[in-house]
Amino acid sequence: CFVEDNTDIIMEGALIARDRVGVQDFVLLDSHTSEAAFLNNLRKRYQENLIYTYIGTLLVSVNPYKELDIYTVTQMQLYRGVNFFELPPHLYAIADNAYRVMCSEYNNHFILISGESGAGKTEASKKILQYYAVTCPTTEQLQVVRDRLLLSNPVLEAFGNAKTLRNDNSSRFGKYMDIQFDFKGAPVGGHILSYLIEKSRVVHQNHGERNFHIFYQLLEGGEKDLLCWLGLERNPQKYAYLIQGRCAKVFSINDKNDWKIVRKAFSIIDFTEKDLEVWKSKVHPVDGNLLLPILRAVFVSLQLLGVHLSILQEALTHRKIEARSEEVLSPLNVDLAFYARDAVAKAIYGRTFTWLVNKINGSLANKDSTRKTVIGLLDIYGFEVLDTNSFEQFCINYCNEKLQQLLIEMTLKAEQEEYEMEGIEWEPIPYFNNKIICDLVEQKHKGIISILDEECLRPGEATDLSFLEKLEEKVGDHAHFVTRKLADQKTRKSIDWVDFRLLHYAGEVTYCAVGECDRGAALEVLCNSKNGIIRDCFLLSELDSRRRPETVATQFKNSLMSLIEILMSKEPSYIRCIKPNENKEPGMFDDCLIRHQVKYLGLMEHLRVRRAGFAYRRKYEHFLQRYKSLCPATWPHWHGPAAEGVERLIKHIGYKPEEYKLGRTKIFIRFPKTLFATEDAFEIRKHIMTLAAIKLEACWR
Ligand code: AD9
Ligand code: MG
Repeated sequence: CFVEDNTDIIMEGALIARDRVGVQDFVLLDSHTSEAAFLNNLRKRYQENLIYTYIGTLLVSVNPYKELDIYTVTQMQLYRGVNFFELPPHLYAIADNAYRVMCSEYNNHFILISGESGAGKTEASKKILQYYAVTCPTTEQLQVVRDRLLLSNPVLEAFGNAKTLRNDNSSRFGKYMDIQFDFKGAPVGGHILSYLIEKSRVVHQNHGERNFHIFYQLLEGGEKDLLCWLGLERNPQKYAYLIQGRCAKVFSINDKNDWKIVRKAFSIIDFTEKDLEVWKSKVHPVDGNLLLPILRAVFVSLQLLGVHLSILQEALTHRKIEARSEEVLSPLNVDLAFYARDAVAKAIYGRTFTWLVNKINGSLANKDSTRKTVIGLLDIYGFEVLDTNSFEQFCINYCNEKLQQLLIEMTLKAEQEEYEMEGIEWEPIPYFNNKIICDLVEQKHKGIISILDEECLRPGEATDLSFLEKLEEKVGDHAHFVTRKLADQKTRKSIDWVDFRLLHYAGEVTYCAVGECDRGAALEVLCNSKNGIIRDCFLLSELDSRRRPETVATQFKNSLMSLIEILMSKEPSYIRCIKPNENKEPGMFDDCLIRHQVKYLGLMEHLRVRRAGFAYRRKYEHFLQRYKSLCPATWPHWHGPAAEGVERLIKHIGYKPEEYKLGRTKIFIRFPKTLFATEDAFEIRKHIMTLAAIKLEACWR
């Protein structure tokens, strides 16, 4: 009697709660899959600090821009070993699910974290790594590996991240990290692949942006002796390369403290003092005007670079021209000399970064040959549209196109395969396949990168303009390449000749096609350096004139192709990060900005695909385990095969034949509302049982 009296109240309570906090899986949205309903749900949850929501097994995350109490060790323990849908959506559920499947099926996984700059990718990847560090079995010996894995982050962030307008800790390189596990599921090693660091930042920063963190950390926190040894002054204002953005000091960043962390990380990651010479080759003192200061800059860093002054001076101020099988030196004008100096700085930074990653890999390597399984974490720079977009943005955005394509292919493919495997019919739904844009960029002979390569093979003849003319000629009529004429009509302004525009899946970007065909002026000098690190980075073999060097674009394309291959061979999990506002402000949900991301991240398409066939699917065992209390025949235990138990259960709760299908290992539920009703019944039943237990206890007392 007591129990029945309360049923209505409990039911109402559950509905009010759902109305307030939204549903934790978009698939369960009552209404049709409209964008408005999607945004509404996301907003409701965000306002309740519920930043994670599922679309089936994909996790959508909205950056809270404030510390939430959901990453504690207690929370980690809570998610450990628990079935995916049993607890509220969380990064830990994704991490744990990949880990458990890896352990039980002994296969490899990756977690792809995507979203635009500032959406929370790097934070997510760090939190997942921490989750594994805390929850996986370990031994004293393995703790060293664990610490190195964790500490590789501050080191790489110091050298590879910078303050940008969009993010105070923006990753300026792409990172794919494999965590290797032994047969017991203990993390035993790791390997990092890095992608195209944004070298131009070393010599130029936009207003409000900084150079890489490490420079400021070193100046602010570096020990006096070290600075003295490096010939550096503590004041960043002394260094032109560090103050172009006019914000050497950033409120949210504690460079001094970060330096200490990096220093400690260096000692644990197993760098030798010799290796630490890397510090020496990085900072170039201020250049005032014209040539003399360049030489001063060169002079100060000369000792560190391990090259002879006169040789470097010549390399930076002259160009070699081949005339009648003779090499003649022709002097550069001041602008070109500056350009050459910057090219050297960029080349040194880019290559020492790769050197650093290799060093870290050496320290993370597991040398025993037993078979290991891996979970790969992919945290790549997000899609980016700046006021001026250079070659680097072109690469970043091309990379995002490739990953979007991978996601489309793998989710649709996985969906189709699952229906096939389970013997269930389904009808594919239409979606935008961005392969057309990837082809435009990467196709052999016809793609933008091939055209760029061809132009780079004509040194002296090719210009930015000739490159653009070639582009017009070969891809001018492509649907995603906007010709200048079209742009003209649209804006009614004449646009710059050195621009071309691509219609990416995530939006339109105009690129500035300047200086893609450089080979670097002082290569020869650096290859002959006495500094071991510089020599490691610039191999003498590069000087062989018979070798046709690959362009940076082709190198990048090839590295992306092999990344995709690596990923395709693994089981995927996806985290889609959303940036809630442009002001880095907590609690602010900018509808327009978020709608755009929901659109281009393909979240609606993903949801439609998820719902087109069957909105929900569960293994018979899991379904039965959760809902068995709803049927007397299965409660408290069902002893037969799980599939039969599920059949009895759904018959009892009244599922209609059109609402579900029974596959080989799973039940497929067509409409979210069916599962929703079951879930509500389950919640009510749980409350009733709790109340009954309380009542019973009170009676006993
Ligand atoms: V970029 O493409 O590298 O420029 P990310 O990596 O997507 O970008 P990041 O993870 O660096 O963004 O997040 C940006 C900032 O948002 C962080 O520095 C935090 O201040 C903030 N953030 C992100 N995720 C969380 C979170 N889960 N909890 C609290 C967060 N703050
Ligand atoms: Mg990042």
